[in-house]
Amino acid sequence: MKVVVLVGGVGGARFLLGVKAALGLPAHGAPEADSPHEVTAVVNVGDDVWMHGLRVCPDLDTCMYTLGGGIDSAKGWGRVDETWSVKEELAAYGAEPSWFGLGDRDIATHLVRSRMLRAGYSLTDVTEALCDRWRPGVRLLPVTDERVETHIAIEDPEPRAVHFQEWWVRYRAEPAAKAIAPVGAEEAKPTPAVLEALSGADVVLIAPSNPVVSVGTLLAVPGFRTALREAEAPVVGLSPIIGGKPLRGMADACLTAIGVDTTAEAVGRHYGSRKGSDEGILDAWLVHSGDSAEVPGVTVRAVPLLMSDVDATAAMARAAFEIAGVEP
Ligand code: GDP
Ligand code: FO1
Ligand code: CA
Repeated sequence: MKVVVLVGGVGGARFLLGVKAALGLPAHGAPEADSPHEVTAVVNVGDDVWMHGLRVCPDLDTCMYTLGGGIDSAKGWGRVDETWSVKEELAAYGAEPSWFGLGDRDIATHLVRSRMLRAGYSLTDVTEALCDRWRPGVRLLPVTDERVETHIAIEDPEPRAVHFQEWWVRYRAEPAAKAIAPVGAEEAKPTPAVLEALSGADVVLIAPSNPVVSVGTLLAVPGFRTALREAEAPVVGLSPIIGGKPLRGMADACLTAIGVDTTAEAVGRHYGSRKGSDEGILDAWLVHSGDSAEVPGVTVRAVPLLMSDVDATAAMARAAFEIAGVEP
């Protein structure tokens, strides 16, 4: 079965571990050559940023490290067993920004990526090369090879735009976001590999990722929403909001910025019905047991949605397959 999953970083990567488990694929490493299952993740690039001359791709790296067994699972980003000598040396030089933590092991990833990008390789090719080492067992595809960066318009102390990473990491999303802009999206387009994955999928899952800066940025790439709406496969989303709150991070701050309530129902309506509207992307929507949601034109089901461990997450993936009417 060909499964395509739309993801951001931490939430998406954790969900991918459960999708692999639900398909009987090994946690780490690539499936056997004759495996009947293929998982492709379409990954957000809006968090990507140039830091100290290196291209950092947080969501791609979180997926690659999580599925490859190298993630610092407490933080959800960066490498386990990390050291910070380079970061300390940069601080000693007063080299800003000092608020973004680049670990020594992580820097090797950014050095290889930056060198390949400068040599003219696409981000898709770079990601494939890095995954030769990490073997995530899921094809990780950046949604586009063009540069799309999420910038946030804030007002305090004066109106200005900051890169998503500065808002999220330096300011912990405290300054109210007046606007969230995927800069460069207009000039971008989905990669051929992404379009092919969507048209060939048996089922498309929208991970319980940040609906605005992760899933929203995928949808901001011209042509992506249309390709998703036109896919043969059923599209099933899983709510990242449980009991009116995001499980981690500041998705509520992002939802408020676009005028969407922080509820499973509001996010489901924000994504909309694929058949019942001309912009919607959902056929079905899974909300956490105990939550309820009325989404016109979308089949809604309440199931446990806490990714407390791989088995719980695998059960979520199975529930998504079931409501999609597909059998792994
Ligand atoms: P990021 O790019 O690192 O922020 O990661 P994602 O965008 O992929 O996912 C972040 C989202 O994951 C947050 O909005 C959380 O609400 C959601 N999340 C984290 N843990 C869980 C969980 O156990 N269950 C559900 N349903 N959502 C979760
Ligand atoms: N998140 C932080 O909260 N603090 C950091 O210092 C930090 C450094 C960092 C370095 C590389 C990387 O790939 C991710 C990093 N993140 C850090 C996470 C990053 O901000 C993610 O984009 C967000 O967590 C949302 O996806
Ligand atoms: Ca992210």
